[in-house]
Parts: sequence; structure tokens; C-alpha cells
Amino acid sequence: MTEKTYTVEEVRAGAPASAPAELVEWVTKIANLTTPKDIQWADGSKEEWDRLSEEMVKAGTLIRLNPEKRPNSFLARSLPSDVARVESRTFICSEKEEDAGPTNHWADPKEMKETLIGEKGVFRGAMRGRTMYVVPFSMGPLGGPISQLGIELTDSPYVVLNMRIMTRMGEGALKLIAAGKPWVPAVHSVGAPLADGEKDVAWPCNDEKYITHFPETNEIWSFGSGYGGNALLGKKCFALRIASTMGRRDMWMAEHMLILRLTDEKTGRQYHVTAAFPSACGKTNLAMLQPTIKGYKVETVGDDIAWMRPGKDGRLRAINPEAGFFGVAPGTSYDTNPMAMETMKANTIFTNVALTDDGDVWWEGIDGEQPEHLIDWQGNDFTKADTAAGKKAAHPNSRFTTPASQCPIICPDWEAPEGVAIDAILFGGRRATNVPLVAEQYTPAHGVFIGANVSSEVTAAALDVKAGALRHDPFAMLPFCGYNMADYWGHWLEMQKALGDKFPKVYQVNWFRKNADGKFLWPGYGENSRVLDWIVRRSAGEVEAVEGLTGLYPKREDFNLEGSGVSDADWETMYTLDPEAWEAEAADTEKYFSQFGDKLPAAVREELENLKKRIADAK
Ligand code: O2Y
Ligand code: MN
Repeated sequence: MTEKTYTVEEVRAGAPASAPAELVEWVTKIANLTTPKDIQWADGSKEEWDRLSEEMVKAGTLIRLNPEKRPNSFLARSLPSDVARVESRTFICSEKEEDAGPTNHWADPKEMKETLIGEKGVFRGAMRGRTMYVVPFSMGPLGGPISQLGIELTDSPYVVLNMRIMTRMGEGALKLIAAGKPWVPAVHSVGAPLADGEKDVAWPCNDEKYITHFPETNEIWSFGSGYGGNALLGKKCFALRIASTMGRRDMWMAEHMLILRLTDEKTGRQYHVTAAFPSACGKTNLAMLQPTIKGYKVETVGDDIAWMRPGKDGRLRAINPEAGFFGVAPGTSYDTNPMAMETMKANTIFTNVALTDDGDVWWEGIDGEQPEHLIDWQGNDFTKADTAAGKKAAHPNSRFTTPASQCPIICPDWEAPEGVAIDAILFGGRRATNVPLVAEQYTPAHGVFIGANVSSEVTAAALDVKAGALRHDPFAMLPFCGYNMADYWGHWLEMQKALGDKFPKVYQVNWFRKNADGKFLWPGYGENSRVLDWIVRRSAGEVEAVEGLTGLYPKREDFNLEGSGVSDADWETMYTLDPEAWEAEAADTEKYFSQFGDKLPAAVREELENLKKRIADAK
């Protein structure tokens, strides 16, 4: 079969009039590399969504859910080998290895380009027999001062539909690009070319995967996966890995953080909080928290990523660069997150959840009794006997992709182009031992130390990380920082210096501490509003704190525990820290930090010494 070739004129003829010459040339170049059967320019319209979703239903990639239960919503089932991010195949291709640092997989940019687009490169002919979609998108509100633009070329219509939910995709973004705004080029292929007459499969992908980032040229190339963060390149690849390097160059910050607004309804005072937790630790639940203490209201700005820049007033302002939520389904219910359940009532794509006999979705942890019969995420019959045998109907990393605008508590300012002014920054993880409920930084550098020290018991969000083990996940950015982690800590220190006392204080939180019987000491969910209450009162200077081993702790009498069911004894246990255990923890931190050598900022090293002194004093 002769490969299809494209001329610039041919590509131009199929492009919207607003497409600039430089873009048409790039699309032509990638089309001649990947040789798709045709090219479609995505405009983000409803007509396009209807057409593509219908085509995918016919192709067997999507199942239309019962419109009476879940209007305009679909179920996709991926292959078992393509169900999550693949960290071992995620590469940072900076010129110098030390700029990727010891926590990233580094690849030489020239060698990686050879692997991707060289004579025998994996992208050569990768889109054969498929349509290449040109997807212009904006991360952040169109034209906003903190927003950024990108173009994803993809051979996956599933990606196009998801990008329409997760980003501001289509005509509006293209117009800004046409007006000369810079944009990030991102190329994605499922890596499953079709020979003439070959029948397609429901979930094309390739066993060989490359999720690659070129920070010096702001390029993203992703090959072999059709799933989530591997394929929706606006999310982890752009909004975190590439954006973190852009932020470093230009004095802003790209963070793995939710953003919420907390309003004190008595005074009308609004506080904005960002929070970083390792993947699948309940960020979406916290972003949509229903406070159990009276007088507070939470509104959601974002659930996963925050881009933060100093505003004209010198305060740190944050936007959510995304337009949708790509949340973990299992465990989500009207009990744990009613607002997420309301958000996904319509116009939602579900991936790898179970299907009910009446055409709706189901997963472990959803409300109500398990139906007698289900179709599991791999398309097989599934009954309670399977559950009893320890099987899961929904994949543990199954997801819903749903528009943020449908969230009943979406913040009225969630699309404010200049962002919201941040009052406090939280870091957390799943820690059954050692880490108390909440602690405030001693100093800004101690805040960076708190972030650098995040570690958590691992969940299912990545394919190749052992679940259950404790792993260091500094700033919850371990899989997402596009450069040397120690330089990233240095960048935080720089930002703190630049903003002075306007830089928000850092708080360490842990909802997951257990007692000796293995029971959680803190009820979590809506009760986390009690922690937010203390944090905002503290950041407003209304309450005092006591010096502790890991930071400044609340005084029991200042902390609202009324009606929480948490006893004084539980509180005591949460704040009982074993100096021996902390000695071991500090030794482990020292070992972890040693991999960064001279790059480790002196201020962070000093904070480790300060911790060691506090431990020695406590012994
Ligand atoms: O992208 C995936 O395959 C799942 S991972 C994910 C999805 C949404 C939000 N956060 C994450 C994460 O791993 O942090
Ligand atoms: Mn995330």
C-alpha cells in the first residue's frame, strides 16, 4: 500500500479559514509523518460531539447509556493493558539529564526524536487508516492572562470527545492562535495503524508506549495509549509537566492542586484554598466538600490542577486550567460526594465502569444495593458471586469525564480569567501513622519542606506503581514535575521570596491516621470543614497555635469538634507523635533528599536539621 501524502494546499483546503499558515504547515508535516486517511479540524460544536459519538457507538467503542437515566452519556471500555497512566513509559527529554532529575525518566531529546519520528520512528505511518483530528484548545478561560493554548493532533475520536469536556476546545482557541498567541504542539497516536480493509477494534492501542515531553521546545509526543492522562494531553502532560517548566521560566506555578472557595456566611468573608494530594487521595471529594459545621459554604473552582501567578495586588492568584473533571468512579456516591454524583447526571463519558441491565452505570461504592446482574468493565456478566470471590465490576481506576459547569456548587468565579486570590495551601497524603490532622508551617521554607516531604500509601491511579506501599510524592508532583524536583523546590522558594508575606501559608493535613485497632481517627469527608475552619481562622490571625514536632498545631479549645464524634482521646492520639518513629522518618527523608546532591536547596536541608533538633528535644 502506498502511504497517503498531503500537500499544504490540500490541508489548507480542509482547514477553517482562521487557521494560520504556520499551523497548516505543521499539520501537513505531521500528516505526512503519520499518514492518516483524512484530517478533520475539531470545532468543539454540539454537532461534532453528536456526529463523533454516534460514529463511535456504531464502531463499538462507546455504548450509549439509557437517555432517560443518563442523557447524552456514554460508556467506554479500554483494554486491560491500557487502564491508567504509565509512569515507567513517561519521559522528560531535556537537553541535560540533570534537568530532568533523579525522580523522572530522562531520555536524550535527539535519541527520543529518533525513536519517535526517525526513519524507523514509531510515529511513521502510525495513523494509517485512521482520521487525524486537529484539536485546538485553551487551558484556562479563553484569552485569560494565566491561560495557555495548545493543539493536540490525535487519531482517537475518544480523545476528541474527552478534550471537549476537559478543555475549552475548538473555534475559540483557534481564533486566539490565529491572532498570534503562542501554543504548545502535542501529537498523540494510539499507535494502531490499520491496513487496507482491516477491521478496527473497539479500543485500539499499542503495547509499546511513549509519553514524552520536551521542556525546552514545549513539545508533547504521546504514542500507544488511548487512556486518560496518557492521551488527553492538555491535562498531566501540558498543564503539569510542560507548564511546570514554563512557570519556572516565567515566575508562575503549575501545581497538582484542587482549588476551593470557603465562604463564612455570617461575615460574607471568602477564603480560597488550594490543596495537593497524591493521585486518588480524595482531591475531588475535598474540592466538592459539603461542610458539616454550620455557617460555611464550599464552592468548587477546580479538582486537580492549579495554575498560580502573582496578581497586580501582589497576591498569588489561581485558575483551574481545566473545564471538566476526570474523576475516579469507585467510592464516589451520594454519601461520599453528592456534588460529583449530581455533576455526572448527563453529558458524561464513563470509562471502565460496570453497566446495569437498564443501561446505567455502576461501580463499587456507589449508593444502594449491588444489582443482581451487571456487565463488568471488560464486558462480562458479573454477579454478587463474583463480588464474593473478590472481583471488581468496575476497574479501580475507572473514571467519569464530566463538565465542571454542571457541578451544582461550581464557584461563580471559577472562570474568572485573573483567578482567585489564595489564602492557604494544603499538602496531604494517606498516612496511617505519624502525621497529625493538621499542622502549620513554621516559616515559608518549612512550608516547602512540608511539601517536599509528602508521602502517601499508593492507590490505583498509575499502572506501574505497587498499591499499598508508602511512597514519597513531593508536592504530589512526583509523576508530574517536568524538571528536576530539587530545582522545583528552589522555584517555590523563589516565588515565596518574590511575594514576601503575601505568599500563602502552607498546612500539612492528614485525614487518614488510624488508631492501634486500625480504625480511622478522623471521620473525613464533610468533617474536613473543621480543619478548613481552623486553617482560615489561623491564616486570618484569629487563633493561636502551639509549637509541635512537625509544625504549629491547633489548641484543642480553638478547634471545633462539636458534634463530630471525635473524642478528646482521639484528638490526643492524633497529636501523639512518637519521636522514635520520627527519627526513622527523618532518616528516610535524609536518604531521599540525598539523591538530589548539590541541587537540594540549602533552606530545605536546613529544615531537615531543624526537624532533627525538634525530635532530639522531644526524646
Ligand atoms: O490519567 C489517568 O489515567 C488517571 S490519573 C488522574 C486522572 C485525573 C486526575 N488526576 C489523576 C492523577 O493521577 O493524579
Ligand atoms: Mn491528579
